[in-house]
Amino acid sequence: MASNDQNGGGSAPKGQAGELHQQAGDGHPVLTTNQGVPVADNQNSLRAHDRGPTLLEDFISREKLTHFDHERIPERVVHARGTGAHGYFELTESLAQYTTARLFTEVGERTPVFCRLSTVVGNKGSMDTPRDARGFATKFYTKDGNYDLVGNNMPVFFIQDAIKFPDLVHAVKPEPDRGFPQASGAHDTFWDFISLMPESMHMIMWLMSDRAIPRSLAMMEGFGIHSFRFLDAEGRATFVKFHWKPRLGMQSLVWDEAVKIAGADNDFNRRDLHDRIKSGKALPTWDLAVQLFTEEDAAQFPFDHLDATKIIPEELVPLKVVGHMVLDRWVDNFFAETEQVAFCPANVVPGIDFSEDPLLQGRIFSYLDTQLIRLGGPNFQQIPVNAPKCPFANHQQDGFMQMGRPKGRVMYEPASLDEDPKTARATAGGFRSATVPASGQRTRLRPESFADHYSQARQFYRSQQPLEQAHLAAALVFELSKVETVRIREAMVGHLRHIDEDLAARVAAGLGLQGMPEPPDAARPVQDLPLSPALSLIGNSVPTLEGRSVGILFDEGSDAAAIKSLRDAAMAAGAMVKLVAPKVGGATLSDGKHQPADGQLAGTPSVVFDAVAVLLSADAAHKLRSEAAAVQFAKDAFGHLKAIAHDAGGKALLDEAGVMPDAGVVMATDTAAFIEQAKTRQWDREVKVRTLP
Ligand code: HDD
Repeated sequence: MASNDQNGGGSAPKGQAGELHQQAGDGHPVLTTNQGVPVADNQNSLRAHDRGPTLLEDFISREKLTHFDHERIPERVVHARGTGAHGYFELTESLAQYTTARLFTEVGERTPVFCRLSTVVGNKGSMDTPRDARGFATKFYTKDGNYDLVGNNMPVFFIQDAIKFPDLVHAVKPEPDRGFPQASGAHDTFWDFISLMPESMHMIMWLMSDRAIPRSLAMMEGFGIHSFRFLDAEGRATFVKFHWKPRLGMQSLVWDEAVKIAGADNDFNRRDLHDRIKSGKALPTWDLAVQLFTEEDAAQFPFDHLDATKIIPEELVPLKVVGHMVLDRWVDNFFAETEQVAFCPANVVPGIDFSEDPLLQGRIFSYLDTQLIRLGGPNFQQIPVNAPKCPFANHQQDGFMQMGRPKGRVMYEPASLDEDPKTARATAGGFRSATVPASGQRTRLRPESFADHYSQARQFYRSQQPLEQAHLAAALVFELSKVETVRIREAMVGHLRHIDEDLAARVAAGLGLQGMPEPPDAARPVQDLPLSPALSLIGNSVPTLEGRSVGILFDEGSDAAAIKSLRDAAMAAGAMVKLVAPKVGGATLSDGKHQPADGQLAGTPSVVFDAVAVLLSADAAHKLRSEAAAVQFAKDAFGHLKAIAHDAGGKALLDEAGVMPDAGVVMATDTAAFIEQAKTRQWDREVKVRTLP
């Protein structure tokens, strides 16, 4: 509700008007216009007579309709769909040796943050689970101003130079002559561009990996991507890369599951984050780690760290955990906060500076520019979610939607007429740029050190576990099968040959290509870099039920004791448990008591859970064997490699669904075994349920 209390517009008027404003009673404030005029009728517009036309004079109706007509602002050109929350960053390890930035030097201090996690390609109303990179943007409201770390859940990017960004985005967005596909790169223009852009191959490996379909926003990594500079008190620079590591461990969806979730729950990731924060259980938490290195270290790397298509393997420069971020407060209003928050990689604070990465350099320009159009003018910093929480003062003035009321006649500096208030002055401790020697000729050439496009792509692919490699190949087959132009499919397989011949062969076979296409010329010989186990997702997942969810399917006559013991055990292991029944009103259990359901079967398929139990009486099982939603519940749980607990009735349904016995299919009485199996996906099962390329 918009009110004086919430928009900071001043206190309620006193006297006669004040009395009028207290009339509604029962704790309800009086409904008013935006001018504060109490409204007597919010159901009927003013008409010439009871069946006559509406009068222009009806300022109440006109104000309401006009405001409604202006409710929409342009959505972000990329990252339109996002989910945001408030929280804090707590420093546990001082970096005072490297930087003067106080958020990284004051151990134990909690810096408030706002974090927005997003998909890249889809519109504001698109689904949460497409194959896509995820944005990972954090605004730290530090004592020295706002610091924005605007990253992704993948540590590299498609292109090396910001000048290519509009081309990349135009290629991946819906094709302009037809308006589809939405929220998807699986179409000709995207792969056409990629096939002509060898520098994107490393990012393509990440994008085709399971990292592009996170199970939860709280279970994905985040990366600042570029190298930045830390500056110490003497102005000495150390390069830094930022990494967010999820405390719940990394976990991804199975592709078929992601596709089905898109229909079952469009808001799957957003709802998940909301429920975590609102319930206070398994609050989204990430450790923040840094990689620190000097100019001299960088000179030894077999790649150029200024190239955003390259990582610095953790094995080469180890991660140093320095603190953690907890998201613990959901927004009060989605539009005011999540929609209006304005991130900008140019928002740095004293002690942190940019590197010369040409992608970062372009970003420093682009974000402010986009906020000016998206939020309607230069005063968007005054929107509460964007405003610094530290004091701020300067002599900028006026502009659309100016909310401030600067006092005095002096809005410039230096000034001698500034008696009250005094002008703001620059300080020696303020932001300073790194002193970096610059020489050479102006040029539009890219450095030779940016020319190796395949070695790290190979390193990524070969560092994956066999199943992950199969998923990656399957993703390429899926995406390229959507490409209608055969020449583009072939060109991509040509690139894959530089990355890994086996990968190329698997994809070629999956596409049914006639013969192997020639690889394009590579500017540099492809290097066999040391494998990096840190790049495997499955290899780094944490077996736990903490923050996961378990769904129990029940119906009339289900065993009350079995439901209770399974639910208690799953909750004790940190899971959220939901009961699912054919009717949301629930059913009467074996003990004669009525049990309401948390979700109705048709609207709560097993894809929304990490593990399931099917606990049914013989009669209910008989009935549900001819209910497609129930059979699919079991079939999908099995196909998506989930642990399944069952009793005798449940077993009848599992048989109908073609569920075969394995370690992950357990009797409900063995709760310990179920909990153990539910901590991870049943990877061994995959080859039995899916043909992998
Ligand atoms: Fe960007 C939004 C991340 C390259 C131009 N970008 C945006 C958001 C994230 C990123 C997370 C959403 C922030 C939010 O939640 O509001 N962008 C990245 C990363 C990049 C990257 C990790 C490469 C390392 N971006 C990039 C380039 C350009 C842009 C090269 C242009 C030169 N990005 C934008 C933008 C957006 C944006 C058009 C759209 C809405 C916004 O900024 O506020 O300015």
